[in-house]
Amino acid sequence: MELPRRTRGDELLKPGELLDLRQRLRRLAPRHDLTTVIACAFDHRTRMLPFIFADLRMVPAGVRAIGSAMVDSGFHKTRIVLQQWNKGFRPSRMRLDGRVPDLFMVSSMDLHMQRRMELIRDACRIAPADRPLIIAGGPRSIYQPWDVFSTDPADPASADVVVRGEEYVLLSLLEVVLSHRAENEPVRSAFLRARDSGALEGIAGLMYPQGDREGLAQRLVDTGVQRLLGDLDELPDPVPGYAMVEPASRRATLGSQPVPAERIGKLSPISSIVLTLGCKFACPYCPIPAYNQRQYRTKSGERIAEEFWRLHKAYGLKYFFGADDNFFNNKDRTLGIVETLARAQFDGVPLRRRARWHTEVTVHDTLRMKDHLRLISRSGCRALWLGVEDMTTTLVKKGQSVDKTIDAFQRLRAVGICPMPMMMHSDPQPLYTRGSEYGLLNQIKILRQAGAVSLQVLMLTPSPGSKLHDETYTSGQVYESVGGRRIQPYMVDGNYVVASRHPKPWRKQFNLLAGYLYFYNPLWLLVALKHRKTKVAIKPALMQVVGMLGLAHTIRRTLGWGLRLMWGRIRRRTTVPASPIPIRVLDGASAGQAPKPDSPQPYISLGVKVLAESQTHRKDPAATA
Ligand code: B12
Ligand code: SF4
Repeated sequence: MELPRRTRGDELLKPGELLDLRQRLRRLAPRHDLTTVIACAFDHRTRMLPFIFADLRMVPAGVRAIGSAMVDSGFHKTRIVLQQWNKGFRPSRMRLDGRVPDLFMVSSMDLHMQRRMELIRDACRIAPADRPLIIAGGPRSIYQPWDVFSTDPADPASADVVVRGEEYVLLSLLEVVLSHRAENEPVRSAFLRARDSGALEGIAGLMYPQGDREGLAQRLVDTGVQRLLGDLDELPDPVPGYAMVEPASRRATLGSQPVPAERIGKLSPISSIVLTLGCKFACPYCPIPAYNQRQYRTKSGERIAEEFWRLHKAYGLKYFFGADDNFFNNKDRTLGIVETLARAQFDGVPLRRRARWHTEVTVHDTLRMKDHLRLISRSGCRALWLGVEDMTTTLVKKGQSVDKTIDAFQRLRAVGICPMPMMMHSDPQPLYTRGSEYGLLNQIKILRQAGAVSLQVLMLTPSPGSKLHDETYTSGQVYESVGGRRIQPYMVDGNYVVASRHPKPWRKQFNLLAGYLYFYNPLWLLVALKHRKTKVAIKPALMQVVGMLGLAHTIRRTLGWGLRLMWGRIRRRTTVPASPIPIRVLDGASAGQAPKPDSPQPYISLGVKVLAESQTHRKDPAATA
């Protein structure tokens, strides 16, 4: 199931609302000497293609955005800890400014949720009188917020509250809690009083427990879907977000200082950055349109140019990755941004000499921009990830076709932009077809000939928050376990076959490896080296090296699963994941489709459906846009 839609016209915050909140907090902050630790959960078992190496070399934008919002609001004693770099970190041992922090926040994607729970469990070891207020947030919390609340009396560790939204929701929560806080009162105790007085009910985008018994929630309160920030120029400056990152270490404790500014560019050379959010397509297997309430939100070109420059000046960052769902979504807005970037100059230096950027788009919109690709290249764009999925549109239709894809790829290469296809493999697609373009290898061959520089092939895999989810479960496609091994959250990333109707699912697993092997191999490295004098220069050869190393990891991690699929007994799920704790949805907070109050809620939505049964268009939600 998708996130419910707010009442039309009430999807967005009013212009200036976030700015006002930031100012109010700055006035409140001096009375509260808060210390905050924001952890980014990361499960190292997820390290493989297509994003291996990028995953550790990119401080995620989510935790940086939350850190920046804290500093901007006047709470400077904030530290960001990445499990990517600090596997041994133990919240129970953390001290900041010589004391247990007032706030402990955890951000997580779905696939890292086991690590998130370990962090929360460890934070709950802190004596109740000292325990920080524990706040969960990030992509996992948006669709399945209930799973940080324990139902096990033997293991009652839980977060205190889930923020199911962006900066505005967190800052609103802080404002209310701090307004209830007496002098020197622990923040968690102020939170509990504010919560019990009903003061949090007006903040859309929260979930918190009510009626504890033996430390377990008897009921959860859902305050409804957040209102989104429409004008992204109102967001806090992203520069402080890097200045509070904990250095990489094996220690359980925090270091005395964050990473020095001059080391950031080396440790995290790629900077993910919010440029636009939202997508006009409505692929039923994708959570993004509903998350964005069908809105398209952007920063101005001026603001983006300034952020690139300031991040470059502060940390030496040169490579930026847009957190876009579909950067070319709106032609006029795209042109506004790229024209500004192409002509921007700072200190007499053209910005494009200092900033190279990359992002995600669709084939359809790339062709709509075809007369402007030279300008886009001049603005500093060097690679675009395109959701190709299946070029024959047998699986997914979103304006692509073999000819259009080839056309788009060749045009991008001609202006020096690397086309990076994202493909999706599904049950009906064979590895190879004779006399048609449908087979996986047939398509990879076409893409390579058209100039693809890298490759992503993922298996069509369930994703929370998409329209098609429920029947994916109820129709029994999702595996519970294979050969006695349960499906773990870290495996639901498109690299493992975990939902399929294929009689021989191991073939699907090995097809993924065959696709990568066909694309990344020494032969194509030699070919790429031979053709290094094209507009994209040495990049295809470098990607071959990265791809081959990544493939070694992917084989190591998924080969055993392929064998298990071959020999093991497959048990399937037929029920939709739901909260075991009843949820009270506050009246008026969610739009019409909100689930009924006080009943277990099947929020999660996984968009997988076998094509043989339905020709609905879909795409791997892992490969957005
Ligand atoms: C850039 C990106 C990547 C990059 C970079 C990741 C990184 N290290 O930064 C790369 C390419 C590596 C990547 C990889 C993957 N990605 Co990705 N990626 C994105 C993308 C496009 C942008 C993320 C981003 O920077 N957003 C901008 C920040 C500011 O937004 P945010 O993280 O959501 O944070 C905001 C809120 O969530 C909230 N928040 C976040 N954390 C916290 C914490 C607290 C305490 C609070 C209060 C609030 C809060 O506030 C933030 C500010 O508004 C998103 C889609 C999107 N548009 O967001 C997908 C997305 C995050 N990716 C997704 C997926 C599935 C994947 C992969 C599994 C794909 C794959 N099969 O390989 C891998 C996972 C790799 C791994 N091992 O972790 C999914 C996650 C779905 C989910 N529910 O968990 C997303 C949401 C796309 C989707 N389908 O909707 N990805
Ligand atoms: S899959 Fe891509 S194109 Fe389709 S709705 Fe999601 S972001 Fe848009």
